[in-house]
Amino acid sequence: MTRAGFVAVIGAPNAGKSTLVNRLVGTKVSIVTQKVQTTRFPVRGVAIAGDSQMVLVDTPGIFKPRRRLDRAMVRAAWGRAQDADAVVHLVDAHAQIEVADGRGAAADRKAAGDVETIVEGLKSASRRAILALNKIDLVRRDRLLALTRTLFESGVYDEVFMISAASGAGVEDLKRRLAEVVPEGPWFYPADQSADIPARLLAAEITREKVYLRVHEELPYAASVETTAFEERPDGSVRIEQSIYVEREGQRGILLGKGGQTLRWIGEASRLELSELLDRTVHLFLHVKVKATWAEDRGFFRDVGLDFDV
Ligand SMILES: Nc1nc2c(ncn2[C@@H]2O[C@H](COP(=O)(O)OP(=O)(O)OP(=O)(O)O)[C@@H](O)[C@H]2O)c(=O)[nH]1
Ligand SMILES: [Mg+2]
Repeated sequence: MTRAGFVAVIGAPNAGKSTLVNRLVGTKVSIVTQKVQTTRFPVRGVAIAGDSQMVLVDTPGIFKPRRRLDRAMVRAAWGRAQDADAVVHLVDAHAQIEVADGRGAAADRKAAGDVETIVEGLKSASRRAILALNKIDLVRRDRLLALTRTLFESGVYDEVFMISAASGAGVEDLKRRLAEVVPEGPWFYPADQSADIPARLLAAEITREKVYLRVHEELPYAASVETTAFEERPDGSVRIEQSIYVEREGQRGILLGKGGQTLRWIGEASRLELSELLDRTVHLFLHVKVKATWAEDRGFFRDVGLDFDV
């Protein structure tokens, strides 16, 4: 008898959810950056262990939303948690311990606040979760027990795993457990499929990752990327055109860089990764456009599967 089910990975922004999903799947399905709020919409990756197929749902970080896009992101994350067969709450153990020791930076304190919000959310939804303490490569082992005890007091967790999504430590144990908790039933995807994201959208995400990696200080999440053309050519290569939207004229300059060198770097990095992912030659053309209202555009929400009206 086979098993198959949906496992939602939720957590505060930057906890390492996308890193974990990629690690569990064994290939990159979701983009990762050092910036909070990188993931904007749920992304599915498929992992297999023995007779079990797990559809891992990477979700946007849960935090106190302000803008429309923030609200839609948080709503989507909770929605996927509600629908899933199992929920993994991923917590940045390093940030929690820094805060407990009174050393936490502003970002750590924010993360700890978001963890509290998530615990409350799980409680009020009567949703039980598997706790996964992440980034254990950055903390002393003997600190994890106390952290686990504190979090378990909430009563929402059944078990805990201590992992490093980045190094892979502990991830196989978690995977084996998830394979047991998904229900019996037929697989949802063919055995060789690991992602479920349209190629145009994946291509846009890869470019957005490079934008964040290169100009994350200067462009605090004001950019979005849209694939406007994706054409397979007779010679087997693919021609991709993308628009990068920014909100202000000054941001266009930042993205272009001196003599256009920043945009060239972004384009080259994205093209290389896309060539590898799609396993063929990629011709990539990037255009930077100023569109103050891209984050208020219904079409953008529809394209990535987010609710506009929340
Ligand atoms: N040291 C360390 N860093 C990690 C680990 N897992 C993830 N990171 C880093 O944490 C940062 C955030 O990782 P992401 O996977 O993008 O986090 P996320 O939870 O998906 O973030 P959002 O999509 O913004 O909510 C990146 O710089 C990762 O490389 C880990 O186990 N150890
Ligand atoms: Mg993410």
